[in-house]
Amino acid sequence: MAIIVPTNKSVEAFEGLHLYHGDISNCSMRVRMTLEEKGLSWESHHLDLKKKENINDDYFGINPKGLVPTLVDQGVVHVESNEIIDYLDETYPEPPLRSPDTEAEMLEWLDLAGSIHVPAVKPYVYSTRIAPKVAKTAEEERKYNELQKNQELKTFHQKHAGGAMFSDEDIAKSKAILHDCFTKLENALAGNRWVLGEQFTLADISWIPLHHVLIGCGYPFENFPNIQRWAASFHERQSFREGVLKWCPDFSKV
Ligand SMILES: N[C@@H](CCC(=O)N[C@@H](CS)C(=O)NCC(=O)O)C(=O)O
Repeated sequence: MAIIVPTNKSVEAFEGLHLYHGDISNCSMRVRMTLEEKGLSWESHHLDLKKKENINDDYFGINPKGLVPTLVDQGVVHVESNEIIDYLDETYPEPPLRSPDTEAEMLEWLDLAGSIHVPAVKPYVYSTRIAPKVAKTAEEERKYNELQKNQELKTFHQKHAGGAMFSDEDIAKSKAILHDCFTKLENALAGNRWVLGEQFTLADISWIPLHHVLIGCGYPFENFPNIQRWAASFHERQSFREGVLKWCPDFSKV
């Protein structure tokens, strides 16, 4: 469980569920979908990543990497989207988004989604679509480098700072990882409605936002027929409409 003791103490007085999130953030989509599946009410603290509303002392005092999402439940701060959705399903078990029979496999899908975020998802999304939309001014750059203590994120953001772009090697690595992962997902979905069979679980929720965002970046999902069938199914879910489409109807228009 990824719990943070915030230096911005204001959140410790919060009652109920509060979510700091971004409309276009795939990690935020996971948490919004889970909250919708559970029918939980939550207070929205929306941060516009394009306006750099995550880069300030107040927010780094809640989430030390300045990332969204952050969930605050009864004043306790939780970070890391895949850990947050696991926490929500454990803490608010109805309706269940896991089964004891497939729990270990489900957690592997969550870990895999988390592990490819910086090496594969972010470079693909930034290089194909959003780097120019989230470009920082010199002052924002200075503030970010002052606040950000995580070297992996600093290095990542330097790669597209000031009009720079990721290397061919970075892009090739990202594409290779995505191809391996979506081939694995395609195989898991063969003969199955959902990733782990007939039950909709956190494994689906963890990967649905990746599909939504990457398709908006032109990722070639036409080569994955089972993933296309799965996408048609999740488009029917209210949690997808409320947790994803309501906030980000079309990532290609971001
Ligand atoms: N491992 C984190 C990653 C969170 C993350 O990278 N969030 C993105 C949006 S999906 C973000 O806040 N980007 C702003 C930035 O990198 O400064 C999680 O799963 O919550």
